Amino acid sequence: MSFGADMRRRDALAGLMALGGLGALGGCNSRLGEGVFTSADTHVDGYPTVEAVRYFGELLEQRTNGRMSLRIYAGGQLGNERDTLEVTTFGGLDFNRVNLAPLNSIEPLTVVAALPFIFESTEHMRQVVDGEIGDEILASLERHGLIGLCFYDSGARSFYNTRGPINTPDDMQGLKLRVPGSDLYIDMVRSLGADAVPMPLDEVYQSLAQGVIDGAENNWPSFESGRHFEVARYYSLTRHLLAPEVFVMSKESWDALSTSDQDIVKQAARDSVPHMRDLWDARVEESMRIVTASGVEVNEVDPALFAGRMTGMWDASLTTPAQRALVEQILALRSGS
Ligand code: GTR
Repeated sequence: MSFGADMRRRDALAGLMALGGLGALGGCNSRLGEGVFTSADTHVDGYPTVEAVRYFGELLEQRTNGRMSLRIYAGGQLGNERDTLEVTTFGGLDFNRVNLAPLNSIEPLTVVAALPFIFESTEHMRQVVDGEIGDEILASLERHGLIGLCFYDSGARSFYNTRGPINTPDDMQGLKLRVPGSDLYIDMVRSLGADAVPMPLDEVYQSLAQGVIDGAENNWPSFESGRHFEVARYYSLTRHLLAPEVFVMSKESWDALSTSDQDIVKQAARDSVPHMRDLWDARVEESMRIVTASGVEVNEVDPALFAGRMTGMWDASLTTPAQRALVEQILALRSGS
């Protein structure tokens, strides 16, 4: 992000806070209007996460006869995920849709679902997050000032770079690869022999273009939506992460709701998940079409070559018995178990 853009975002966030006063934007105190809630997303309008949250807002509005509605600040207008998440924890924003990565340093249980190669398929990931394990991870956020409402799909993350196809970890030695600001991602990239460069998503395009980094890793829609594919012309399908996204509410805003309104919020979030998955699957197809039509070289890899390097970082990432117990439960849900 350029300095100017950074300043504009800070100004936007400061303006938003000034409107409502810290912790007083949401719910009945909202200066945006009675019952008008706020939500942030790093992605732009039209991206499946943003549209799923918009759908959630529509459900809220319908089910409360307009008493509650949602204003979404998309495209990272209010800053990167780590910053907006912090604001959400003290009630400066009511809702936020983020990746698991910024939650990893806040709550150890979130690390479990962000481990590389832990899910064997999208079906496995959905089964985990839709069940008790998912509920336990969502509930663990409450002690950090956040109410975990639901998980959204995020597809499979793979590596892309400006230099050449990655077939084995040997091809990654010394590459400078952007990762979200999370120790887990840093360890993961290091364990493959590359240099990890933590950086907010909106700095990636420019950094690739300027050669500050050689590559990054993400799913098809983010690779396409951020136009990273215009600069990084090699996409190697390692599919190392199937980590989901999370939709959270500020506990401060949640506590200000009646129990029946809390139920409406919770149910609307849950009801937005199938819609999100439809949007997601369609967007993956569309992004694949756009990227491959542009001539990006896409290659398959043997995932075992990459997974084999990760055992050490799994051990290092799992520091509590509760995390290890969840890992066991997730592995037990694999089809071959
Ligand atoms: C995307 C995800 C974003 C953000 C981004 C990143 O796939 O949807 O929330 O985490 O990755 O790499 O920073």
